[in-house]
Order: sequence, then C-alpha cells, then structure tokens
Amino acid sequence: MGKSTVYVCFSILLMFNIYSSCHSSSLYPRPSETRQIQELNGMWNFRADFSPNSDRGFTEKWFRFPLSKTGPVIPMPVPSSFNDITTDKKLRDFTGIVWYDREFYVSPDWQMKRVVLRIDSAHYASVVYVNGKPTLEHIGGHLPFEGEIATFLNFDKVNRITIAVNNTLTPYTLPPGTISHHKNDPRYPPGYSVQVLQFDFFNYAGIHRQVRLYTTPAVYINDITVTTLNIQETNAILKYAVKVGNATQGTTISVEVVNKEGMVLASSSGDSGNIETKAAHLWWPYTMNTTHYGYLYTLKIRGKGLDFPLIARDFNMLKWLGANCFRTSHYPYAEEIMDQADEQGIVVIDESPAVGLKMKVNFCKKNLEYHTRVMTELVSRDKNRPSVIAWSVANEPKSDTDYAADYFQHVINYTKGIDPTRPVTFVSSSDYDKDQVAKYTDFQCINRYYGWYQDTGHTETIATHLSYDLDHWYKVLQKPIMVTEYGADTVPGLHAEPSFVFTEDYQVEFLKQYHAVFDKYRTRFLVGEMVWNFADFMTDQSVTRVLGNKKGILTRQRQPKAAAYVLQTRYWSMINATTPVHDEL
Ligand code: GCB
Repeated sequence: MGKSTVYVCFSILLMFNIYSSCHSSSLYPRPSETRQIQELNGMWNFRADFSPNSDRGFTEKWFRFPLSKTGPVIPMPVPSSFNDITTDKKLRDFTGIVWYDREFYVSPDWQMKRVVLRIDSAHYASVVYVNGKPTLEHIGGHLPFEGEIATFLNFDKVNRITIAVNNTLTPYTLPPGTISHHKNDPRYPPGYSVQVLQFDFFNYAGIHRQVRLYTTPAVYINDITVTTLNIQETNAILKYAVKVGNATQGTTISVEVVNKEGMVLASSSGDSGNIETKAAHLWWPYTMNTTHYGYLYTLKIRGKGLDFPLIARDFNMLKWLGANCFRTSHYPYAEEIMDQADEQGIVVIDESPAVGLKMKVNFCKKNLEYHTRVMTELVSRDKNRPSVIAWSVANEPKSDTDYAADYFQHVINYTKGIDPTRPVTFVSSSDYDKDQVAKYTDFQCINRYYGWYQDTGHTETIATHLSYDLDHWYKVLQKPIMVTEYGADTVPGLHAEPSFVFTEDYQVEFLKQYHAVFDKYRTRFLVGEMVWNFADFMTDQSVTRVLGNKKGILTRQRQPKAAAYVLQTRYWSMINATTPVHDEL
C-alpha cells in the first residue's frame, strides 16, 4: 500500500463547532483614566491531547475542572510556542489539540465595569472557557480576538481560564496544509499520520502572544479610524470616525489631537468629521526625509512567540544594517513589533497569513470568504499605523491559474474597499508571462532565486536572468516592482575560495550580483529590494534544510554572517547618498 494524502477528517471547525463566531479586536489595550489592564501572562498548566483523534479533552470535558485534575500537566509559558519548550520530540512535532489553564482573581471593583478578555494570538483555532463555560472562539493564528466576560467571572473567589488550541492545518485554513495518513499500512506504525505543510517555516503553535483582561466604562470607545486627508507644510486635515459601544441618547463624543508631549493641538466633537491641526509632522522612515524618495530595502523578522528582548534586538540590528523596511512574511506580526516600526521609523508591508495557496481546493468559495474576513481583521488592527504602507494579501500562491485570478481579484478589490488609502499587492513567484493575478495589484512584488534554486552555483547567470525578468515584468505591467525575496542558504563559518554553495563566500558573491542589477533599475521602476532573509529561521525537517532555513544574513541568534556587512555598506551608502529619482513612474 502506498502513501495517501487525504484532507484532515476531524476538521478543526467541526470539532470546535465554530462556524461564524469571531470577535476581532482593533484597539490595543492601553491603561487610561477609565481603563485598567490585568495581564494573564506567565506559567500556565498545559497538556497535549495525544488521544487518536486528539478529541479526548472534548469528550471528557476537561474544561469543567482544573486541568491538573484530569491528567498530568506541565508548566507552559504564555506567551510562547509550545514546540521548543520541552525536550519531548512528540510534543515538538504535535498536531492536534493542546489545553492550557490557569487561575486568577479579579478585583471586586471590576464588578461594575465592562471586563474584556483579549488574546493577541493563539495558533490556529481556539476555544476559551471561563470557569468551565465556553466564552470565546476564534479561527486564525496571527490576529487578536476578544470578548466581554464579566458575566462569567467570580468577583469573590478564584477564577479559572481554560484554552483549547488546535494547530491542525487543512486545505481550508490560512495558511493551508494537509494531513498525510498511513492508516492500515504495515510499513508504518499503527494509525500513523503527519501534518504536511505548504510553506517553508515551522508551524509553531500555542498561545503565541499576550493574554489580558481590561476594563472599560459601560459606554466605551470600540474603534477609531484616522486618515490624513491633506497636509500642507505643517497644517493637516485629519478625518476621523469613532465607534462607540452601548451609546445612549445622551452620549457625547469629544475628540482631541494630542502631540507626543501631551499638548492638545486641536479638538472636535461628534462621532466622525474632519479636524484641522497645526504642527503636524509627516511620518518618515528613519532613513529618509522629504528630499528622499521611497526606495525600500530589507527583510523579514520573526513574528511568533512574542519576546520583548528579541524585538529590541531585531530593531537594533535593522538600524545597524541601515534597513528601512520589512514585510511581515508570511503572517501578521505582533502588535508590539508594529509599535516599534511606528516609533522607530521602519516601513512595513503588512502581509496576511495566506502563504502556500497551491492546491485548487485552497481557492474554494469558503476560503475566499474566510480570506476576506482575515483581511478585515488585519486592516482593522493595523489601519491607523503610519508605518504600514501597503497590504500584501498573499505570498506565492499558484498565481498562474484562472481560479487564482478570480479569487485574488476579489480579495484585492475587497481589501482596497476596506482601506482605500493604501496600495494592495501580493507576492508572485510566477513568470511574468504566466502570472494572472499581478494585473490587479497597485505595485508588484516578486521573489527570485537565480543562482540558487535555478542555475545553482552559477552566480554568473544572475545578472542576465534578473535583468531579463525585470524588463519583461515592467513591459507587461507598467507599474512599480519590488523584489521581495532573493537569497542563498549559508551555514555560518563555512568558507570556500572559489565560492561554493552554502558558504559565506557564496552568499556574499550572490548578493553582490543582485545588487549590481538592482542599482541599474532602482532609478527606474524598481522600488525596493528585500533580501531573504533577515535571520535564519526554523522549518520543517527536510533534506534541503539544515536545522532550518539558513538564508539569514544574521544567524538565528542575531549575529552577523559576512553578507550582513555587504548589506550594511550598501544600505548606509544609500542613506548617505542623494536619492534616486524613479524616471519611469
Ligand atoms: C520562498 C518563500 C519563502 C521561503 C524561501 C526559500 O519563495 O516565499 O517562504 O523560505 O522561498 O528560502 O526557499
């Protein structure tokens, strides 16, 4: 009997009985005169459900009691991915449902307030119980969700929160995956099945980001949207819209524009309108000012398993390199990372988790609906961020098909509809003459691996390939183009002269070939270059990956390989030079 690949039969959505319940959240919790925050981060109790269909927890209703009463538990930090915490291989590679719980108290003062539970990200689908009662459900691993929980809380005794998280990826999840079953195959252990991924990073899972309670008054601000209508020197006209929850007839809304020092610059009233303000400063990347043009350069950083020291280190390294942009490949990053991009002047192309849409079934109607819902969640989370200059709806889908064209025409137009102020793109790995989706984007991103996956070892072919490619893409599209990936796997410390694949010398030579071509095109229609990758990262096990993807210019510990110095010299010389004009745009 051979290997068979079938779609996961215990669909996560069925198992959790979640079809439509989704409480997306747009305003990040911030303490104020009227809002208090209580963190639920820290060590939780944890157990993976290793039963054959990973459904014992639900059939035995583990959420009714403390997890420690229904079986063994281990301590698990929240936020984190559970995979790399223990030395248990079975847990690292686990596919199915894991359970978390912990106890907490809330102040009796909160009894009169709205209490909201917010989970910034749990991968992939979650059901949340408070004191044994189902409270929240969410599908999707990279965006926040929240809900009111006051009615479930005890104010005079301890509370328990239990969260079940299923990391199974199916053809109907974003990103999609399949489960390969080898049931009744004597060459495999009984019941053997394995998660098959359609993308190139480890499917880290668990409660990745912060879990918090916060309070609001009974009448509260639910959402705010701010767009800049016009700016003349330092006079700006801002358009705003405020959504109020539980508004009553007597509810009034006052709006103030406040600068960083807390000084009120302008004010208005009403739930929407325009405000004119003086002393406005346009947000610029730290590498640019008004005399510079928008050429962007750089890379991807890590977005899973929220880690403040790592975030700080990454932004230090971005600035050390002189990089001014990143794409959130291939899923939305933590809000704390986005805050740093806003604060520190780093441009972001904000990408959805739609990576690896390769099979026809991934483009079905159900997925299309879900994909637009994810875009809504992403846009509502990040719409007010000055650093976000564009939305990327997907990375490397099968864009050379008519079904992808129909699907993405819809997703791209939908995204433009919910945010008419920003360009929308997707990242293509197709050829210029085969791609059927690029015609719908505002600018086009392409990933290219000449001298690596193609003509491996032959850096002398890079210049001709790349020039040919860029010329033809531009001829067809007549719009700005960005190379969002180019790179070579490099094991730190490996050297060979003349260069050889996987050595630091090869990565340096390889990148220099690309840069020579970019320099010819960046005064024309090429609007950005992003090396793949900022740092090495973990992937599934495969014969092409040596403990992960090694295309980082930094190691996974964020130390430079030789190529990092090549990029540092390049980026800083661009910062210090008079910036090119895009003649053809
Ligand atoms: C790609 C993918 C990225 C991979 C990269 C590689 O085209 O977008 O996720 O990691 O290639 O190194 O193969």
